[in-house]
Amino acid sequence: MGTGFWANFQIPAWFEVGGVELVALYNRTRSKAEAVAAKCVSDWHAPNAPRVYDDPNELFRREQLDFVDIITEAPAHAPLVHLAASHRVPVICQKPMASDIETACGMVAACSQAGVSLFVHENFRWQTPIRALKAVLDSGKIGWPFRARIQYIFYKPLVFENQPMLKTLEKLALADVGSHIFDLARFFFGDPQSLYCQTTRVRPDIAGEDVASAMLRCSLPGAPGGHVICTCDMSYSSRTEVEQFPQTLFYIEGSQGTVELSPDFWIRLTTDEGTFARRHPPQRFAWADPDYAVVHSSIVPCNADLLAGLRGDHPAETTGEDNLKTVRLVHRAYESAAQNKVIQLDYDDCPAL
Ligand code: 89Y
Repeated sequence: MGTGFWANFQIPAWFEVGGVELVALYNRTRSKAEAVAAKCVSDWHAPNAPRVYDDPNELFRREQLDFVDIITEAPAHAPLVHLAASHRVPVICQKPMASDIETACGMVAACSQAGVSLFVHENFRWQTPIRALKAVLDSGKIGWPFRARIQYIFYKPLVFENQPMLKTLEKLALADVGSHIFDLARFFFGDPQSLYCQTTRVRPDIAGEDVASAMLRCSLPGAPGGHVICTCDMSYSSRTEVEQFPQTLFYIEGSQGTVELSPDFWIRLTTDEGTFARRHPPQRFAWADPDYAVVHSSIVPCNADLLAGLRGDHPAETTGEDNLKTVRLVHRAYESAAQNKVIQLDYDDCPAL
């Protein structure tokens, strides 16, 4: 559901995973859905073109669905998730789930009450270099982490050409990219207990903030003091010597060493034994846009994990319920920046659950 920029990668990634049949596409502008339906056969070698709808109610009435994958702009997520739940169809929803916690809680509650699963398509944690970095952390080679810096900074006008809607969002850096970066912070270092955030707008031609920095105190039993100090820096307006888009960079300091994910997918591990470096480039796919290679290729393992969750083979990592914690972080970060204060995070603000 939704045939904009990201559908052009999400769909071929499904064909790459295999075991799925794309029966229908919805888009509010029908011609856009028709163009993507034609590409399914011509470019991505699907045996049949999916049927096309510009009315989601009609799609749910006519089609027999095992699940829907919602890839629309964020404001359409909640109504479509509620519609799917009312038809008892399991859902995958693109990030950010919703623009406020109450709406996201309502989406999770509706699916849970309908007895269907809700997953969030959170692909950054599935990137090849990020999985490799997590494996180094989990190996214990740097001991317990005590501090980390996660950076997603770039200057790439093409991003706004591909996703013009980003220019209009009143909440940009934290909602669009912060959703990914906070998910990574949680994936690596555990759920934060408190956060402090600052934002600013550098580009004059956009509605929201294009720069944000947040410091999280992540709970990690075993870590010195039981927590990791994690700083997340995000920017759409930082010119760097080496173009970094769309790489996420890490610098993790631990009790026995340091591990870093640096540009061009290099992981450097430094311990008392010296520094060991290895490159972890993403797999290449013909359908991926080379400008987004590391992100687009991560859609394949992300979809595979969600499909396994839908089939009940094993629990998927990024459930709606889990992602609520990320939505909460994004929105508490806005609160922190607006009030210039440290926010203590509580996790019981979803009464419907
Ligand atoms: O929208 C963003 C996302 O989810 O991944 C990269 C992006 O396209 C721009 O930062």
